Amino acid sequence: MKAMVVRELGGGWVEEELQIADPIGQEVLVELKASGLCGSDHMEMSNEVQYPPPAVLGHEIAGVVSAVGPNVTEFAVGDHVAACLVQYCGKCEQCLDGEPGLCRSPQLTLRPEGEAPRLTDANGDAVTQGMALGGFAQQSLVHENMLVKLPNDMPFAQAAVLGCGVITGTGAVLNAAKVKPGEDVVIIGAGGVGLNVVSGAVLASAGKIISVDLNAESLEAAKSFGATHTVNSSETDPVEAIKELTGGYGVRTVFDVVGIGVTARQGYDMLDAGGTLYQIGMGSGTDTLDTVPMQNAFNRKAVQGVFMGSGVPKRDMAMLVEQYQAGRLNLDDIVSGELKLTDVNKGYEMIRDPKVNRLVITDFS
Ligand code: CXF
Ligand code: ZN
Repeated sequence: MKAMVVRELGGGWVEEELQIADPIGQEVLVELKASGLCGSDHMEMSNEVQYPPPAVLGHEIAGVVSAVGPNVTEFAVGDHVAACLVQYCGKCEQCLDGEPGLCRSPQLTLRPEGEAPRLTDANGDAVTQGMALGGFAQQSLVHENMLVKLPNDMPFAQAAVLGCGVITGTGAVLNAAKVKPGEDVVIIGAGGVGLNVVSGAVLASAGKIISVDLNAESLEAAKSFGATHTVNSSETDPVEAIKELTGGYGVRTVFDVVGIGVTARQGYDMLDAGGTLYQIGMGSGTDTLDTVPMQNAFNRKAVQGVFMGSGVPKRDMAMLVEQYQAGRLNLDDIVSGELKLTDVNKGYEMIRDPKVNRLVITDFS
């Protein structure tokens, strides 16, 4: 099959012919129809975090099942499916407690040691499958735990983006914060994930949905997704602005989708008593937030991390498909454009423009 392979860090994606193995165990072979370009894969290509080259990256996928392993129970050939990168066993105490994102044995979604690799190159050498998905290719071999069945009339591009930014943003609101109707929320950051937090707040019937960003165009996008108020933090102190919008109190729920020291501080300082700052953004990876335990105790303030929407991907993605099909979830404006598989490098240039949300490969020829 044709795949776009990272051969060396920083070297971009190169077209190659690879072999993909036949499914064993609970593996499902998916003929890809859509594969989204996410910033995490660009980071991985530039500066490997987890998946050493040679690697097939790409983790926002949807397609049609073309073969199943002997132990697959949920899927059959011809099923339309989408994937989520959360790897979970379904059996450990975290999974059984409804926290697959905290699974103790995520490696059970991979091939056991001693088995042939899922992907090999023309020399027969193993090729890494990024995020256990390897979506920049014509096919993907995936553990069934990572797949969800789609209705046949769900468009593949919109389905592909569900399993990363959409589930992360909407899940923060619905699973982590459990926002109630009428509750005011602040979302710091109106990029790809931030817009999906806005969508989650709309689904939850939040009260004021206040989007904060430095970029006026991003704030316009947030409005089009359902933000009721916007604050441009390049023009005004966002903490003051939030207090003004909320009778001087601040809000009980703030989502920081940026995750640098400055936004964490702002988010915490926007909290009303009893409020929680939900940390979603990965930021610099090294910034910190100081809080005073006694003040947290007196004012009952909390800081909570959220990862991949902190939910149950199969359940959440099925719910999001229903919301999309009922016209209540905006996925059409998340998909900014469609690409050919061989245009991955060009696509990553294009998504530097903040007006572009997700680009999705839909032509695998
Ligand atoms: C990522 C976030 C960083 C760790 C790997 C998964 N999520 C989506 O791209
Ligand atoms: Zn992603």
